[in-house]
Amino acid sequence: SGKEKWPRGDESVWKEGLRSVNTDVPSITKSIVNHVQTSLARQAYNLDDLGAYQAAALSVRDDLILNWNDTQIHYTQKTPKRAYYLSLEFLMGRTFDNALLNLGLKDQYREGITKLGFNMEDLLEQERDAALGNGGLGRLAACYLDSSASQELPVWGYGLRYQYGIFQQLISPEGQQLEQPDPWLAGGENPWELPRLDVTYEVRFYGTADRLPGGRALWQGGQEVLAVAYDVMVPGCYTKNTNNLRLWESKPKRGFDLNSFNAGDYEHAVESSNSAAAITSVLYPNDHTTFGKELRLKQQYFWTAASLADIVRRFKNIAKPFSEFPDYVAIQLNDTHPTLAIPELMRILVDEEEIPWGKAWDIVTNTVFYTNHTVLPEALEKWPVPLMEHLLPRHMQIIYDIVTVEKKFPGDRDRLARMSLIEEGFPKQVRMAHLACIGNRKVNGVAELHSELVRTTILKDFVEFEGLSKFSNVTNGITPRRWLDQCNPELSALITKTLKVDKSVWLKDLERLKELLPYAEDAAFRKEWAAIKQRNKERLAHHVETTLGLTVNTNAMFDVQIKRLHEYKRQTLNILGVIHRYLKLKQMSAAERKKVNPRVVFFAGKAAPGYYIAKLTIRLIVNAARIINADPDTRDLLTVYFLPDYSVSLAEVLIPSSDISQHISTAGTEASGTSNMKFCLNGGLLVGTVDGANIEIAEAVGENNVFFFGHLTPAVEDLRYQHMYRPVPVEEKCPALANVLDKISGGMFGDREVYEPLLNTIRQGDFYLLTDDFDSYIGALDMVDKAYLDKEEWIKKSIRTTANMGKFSSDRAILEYAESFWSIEPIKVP
Ligand code: GL2
Repeated sequence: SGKEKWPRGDESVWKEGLRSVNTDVPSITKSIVNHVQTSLARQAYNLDDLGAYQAAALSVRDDLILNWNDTQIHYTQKTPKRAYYLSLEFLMGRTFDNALLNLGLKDQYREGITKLGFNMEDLLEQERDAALGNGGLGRLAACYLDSSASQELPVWGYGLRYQYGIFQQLISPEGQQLEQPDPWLAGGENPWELPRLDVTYEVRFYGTADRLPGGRALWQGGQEVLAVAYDVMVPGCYTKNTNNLRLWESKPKRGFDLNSFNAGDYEHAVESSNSAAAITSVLYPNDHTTFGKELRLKQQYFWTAASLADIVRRFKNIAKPFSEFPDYVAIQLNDTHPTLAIPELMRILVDEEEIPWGKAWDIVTNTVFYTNHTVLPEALEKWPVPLMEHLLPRHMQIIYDIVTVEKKFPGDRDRLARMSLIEEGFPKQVRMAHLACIGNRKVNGVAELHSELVRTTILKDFVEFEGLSKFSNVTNGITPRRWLDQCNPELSALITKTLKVDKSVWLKDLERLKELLPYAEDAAFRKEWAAIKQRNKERLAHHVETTLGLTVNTNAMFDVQIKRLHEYKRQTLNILGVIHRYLKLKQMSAAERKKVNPRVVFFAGKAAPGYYIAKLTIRLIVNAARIINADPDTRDLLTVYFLPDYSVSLAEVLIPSSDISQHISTAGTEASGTSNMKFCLNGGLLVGTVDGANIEIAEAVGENNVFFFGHLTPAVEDLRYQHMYRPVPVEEKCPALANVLDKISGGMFGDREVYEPLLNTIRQGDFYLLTDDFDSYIGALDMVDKAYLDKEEWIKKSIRTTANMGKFSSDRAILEYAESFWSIEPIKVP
C-alpha cells in the first residue's frame, strides 16, 4: 500500500534490483542469451532448436512470474470473493505461443529470435502439448481459465499433475490403434509451472472412523500421502492479471521404510512410496465411461481433499467466521468427478471446525455449484459402497447422514428409491450425480437443449424436489485467443484491419465481430477471406506432407471431423457416407465426374483403449482410405485421411483449414460440443444434427448457413423402441446404406470378417440410429456440394458465420458463471 515500513535491508538497493517485464527486443534477447548461458549451461555454437525454445520459454516464464506474483499479492491484499474451478482434466495444449500473444510480445520475440539466428515457427514446434485431459470437458476447463484471467476474474483452477497425459496414438499397418505412454514431463523442467514444495497437505485413506458425541467423528489410521502443489501460470490477454492453476502431485509421506530396507526387504521398503506416487501417475484415458477402479476414486479424493484444505487455509487467513465462507468462496464442480468435495467440506466443518451439522450443510450448499456435462447413462458416476466404506469410511458415514429427500416425500417409496444417494443392488452404489445435485446451490447443463434434458430426464425428480430455479443453463464457449488469434493469425489480422480497432478490443468483446457483416458484400474483402482459407489449407497440407509423407489436394473442399471416437458421435456414419460417395463416383462416366466437386475428408481422434467398436471404426477409416486414395478413377475427386494422435496443437492446424466440419451425433446425445464453435469462428460451415450447441450456433449464424439433417431428439426414443421390438431390415429401410454395408462385408476394404461386429451394431439394434439418419445425411452432403458450386455465395456464408459467433466466446460463458452463480467481480491488477 506504500504506507508500510520497508521490511529489510536498504530499500533503494532492493528497488534497483527489481525488474519488470521485458518488452523491447534488446532486453528480450539479453534475457534469452542469459538463460542459454546459465540455466541451460550452453553456448551459441551448440544450441539447437530445442535449446533455443527452452531459453526463450524461460525468458517468457520470468515475465509470467512477475505478473503472476503481483496478481496473487493483489488478491491476497484485496480479499475478493474467489471462485475455484475443480476439474480432473485441463487440456492446456502448448503455452509458449499463447503466452506471447496474451502478453502482446509475439512480434518482439519473433524479432529477437530471428536476430539470434533461429526461426520462431521452428521453436514453437519444439513444445510438447500438456495433454492432461481426454476431450471437450478438459479443453473447456482450459478455455475457462484463459477467459477468467482475460476478464480479470479471481478464479483458480485445481487439478492433478499426471506424470502421463492422454496416451499417444499410433496406427499400425493394419489400421489398428496402438497406445503409447505420454511422458510429457520427461524432457526435463517444465518452464510453465512453479514447483511449490512448501505447499503440501496430508491426505488420508482407509483407517477407521469412530463417531463422537455431537455428530462429529474421529477418522484415523490408514494410509497418509502428501499432496505437493505445482502452480501453472495462466496469463490473461492484454492484462497484468495472471491466474493460477494449482496441480497436485502425490508423494509418500515418509520416503521409504528404513527398517525393511535394513532387514534386506528392498521391495517392501519402496512399496508404500510407490503406491503413494502412483496416485497421480496417469490420466485415465476413458471418456464417457465409469468404472469402479479404486485408483480412480483415490485420485478423486486426493485431489478434492488437497484442494479443499488449501481453500480452507486461505479462507482462515482472512480471519472471518465460517458462516461467511460462501461470501468468500465459490467452488465449481466440473462434472461429478470432484463430488467428494461435498462430504469432504462437511467433514472439515463438522469434525475439525466443530460446526453443527445443519449450519455446515448450509455453508456447503451455498458454496458448491455443479455442472453436468452429459446425460449418457454410462457416464454417470457410481461408486460401490463397500469400496467407499473401505477407502473413505468417514465420508461414507456422512453420505448416509445426508437425508433430505425423505422429509419432503414421506411414503413415496418409488420416488425415494429413484432419488436415493444409494442405489440398491449387489453391491450397493453411491450415485455421485445425486450427491452433486443435492449438495449445491446451482446445477447447470452446457447448452440449452442439454440443460433441458438434464431437467426433464436424469434429474427430473430433483427439479420437483428443489424447484426449477436451482437448475439453469450456461452454454459453453471457447477462447478466441487460442481458437482464432493464435491458430489463424492471418484471419485475426484481417479482422483487426477491417474493424479498425486494436485486436485486444475485439478479442475480449467478441460480439464486435458483427461489424464484419457488411463486408460479406465487399468483393475485395471476400477475396482476402478466401485467400486466407486457401493458405490455411496449404499449411495443413504441408503438415500432412512433413509428418505422414502424403500429398493433399488443396484445390478440394476440406471436410473435417475431429473428436474422440465414440459410437454416439457417429464417425461410422461419416465413413459409411464417404464409401457411399466413392461407390457413386465409381459408377459415373468421365463426363459426369468432371462436374463433381473434389473433396478431402479428414478424421482425427482417439478411442478409449478398451473401446473395441470405436477402434474398429478407426480401422475401417484407415483401410477405406487406403483403397479409396489409391483408386486412379476417383482420387482427384475424393481422398480420405486419418491423422494419428489428435491433440490441441493438431486441432490448431486443422480447424482454420476447413470448409465444412461434421458434428453428427444422434440427437440428444452430445451435451454441447465445442469444436463446432471453433470451426464456425474460423469460417468453416457446419454439417450437423439438431443437437447440443449446434442448435444455438444455427440460431446465431442463421439456419441457411448450416447444413442440418437427421431425426430430432423427441423421436429418438420411439425409433429405438422400433429397432428393438419391430425391427425392419436395413435393406428395406435404407437400401443405400445396406449396399455400403454389403461392400464392406464382401471384403472391398480387406479384412473380410473383421468389421462384422461394427456392422452388426447397425444391422441389429442400431442404437445410434444410423439407418434412420443415413438418407438425410447424404442429402445434407449433397446440399453442401450444391452450395459450394457458387463460390462467392459460399464465401459470404463463411464470413457471416464468423461474424455471428460472438456469443460463443468463453468470456461470455465465464461472465455468466461469475455473475449468476459465483457472485464474483473482476479485480484488475494495477
Ligand atoms: C462433454 C460433452 O460430451 C461435450 O458435448 C461437451 O461439449 C463437453 C464440455 O461441456 O463435455 N462431457 C464429457 O464427459 N466429455 C465431454 O467432452 N468428455
